[in-house]
Amino acid sequence: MKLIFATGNLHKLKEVRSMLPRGVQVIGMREMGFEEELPETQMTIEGNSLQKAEYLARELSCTCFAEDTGLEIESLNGEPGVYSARYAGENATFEDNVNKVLQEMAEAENRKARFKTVITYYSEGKYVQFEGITEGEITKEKQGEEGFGYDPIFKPLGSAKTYAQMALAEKNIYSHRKKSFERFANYLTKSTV
Ligand code: ITT
Repeated sequence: MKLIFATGNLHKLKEVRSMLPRGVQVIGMREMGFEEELPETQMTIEGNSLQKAEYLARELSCTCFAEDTGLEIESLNGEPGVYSARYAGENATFEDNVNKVLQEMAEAENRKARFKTVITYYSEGKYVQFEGITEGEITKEKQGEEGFGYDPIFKPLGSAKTYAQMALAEKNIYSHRKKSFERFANYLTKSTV
């Protein structure tokens, strides 16, 4: 089975390829020759996830899936949330965003945060969504070089390490993305038997 992934983020593609069950092949939209940025103008993670999947499905007349992920920090009233990719501005790098979080939280005692991923599988005008959440905390400093995005400052509950101090297989033990993909994979398995 071949699935098209509506994402321009190559880190996500790599992670997802390490998760899906045997027999499922994932093709990134860039490999399909789709070079545009996907629209993400909704106010929620669910809304953006659907918007991206629906947009690509219509543009390429295909079945595909997308995911939207946000880091929700309790003491910042759920920010950066749906704005995670552009927290420090429209063209912000991962490092800019991480620095902004550390700065905003310089005095914060409450460091509780969670990652939330919502996958949307869009096929023939219908869609279904799968959520994955991982609770954790924001560290005081960056730690580790692996992964991407906010990985150097997010320590999942039950771990002494940040995501960025983990190899991919270890991140997958805790990962918000992995949890949502397990649900998605389960659905695919059931709907193809
Ligand atoms: P696509 O929309 O093309 O998939 P994107 O990078 O814009 O790629 P999102 O809109 O979902 O993706 O933005 C989420 C941002 O949150 C992302 O740019 C990272 O900064 C961060 N992020 C997402 N997943 C993460 C993870 O597993 N670890 C750390 N940071 C993550």
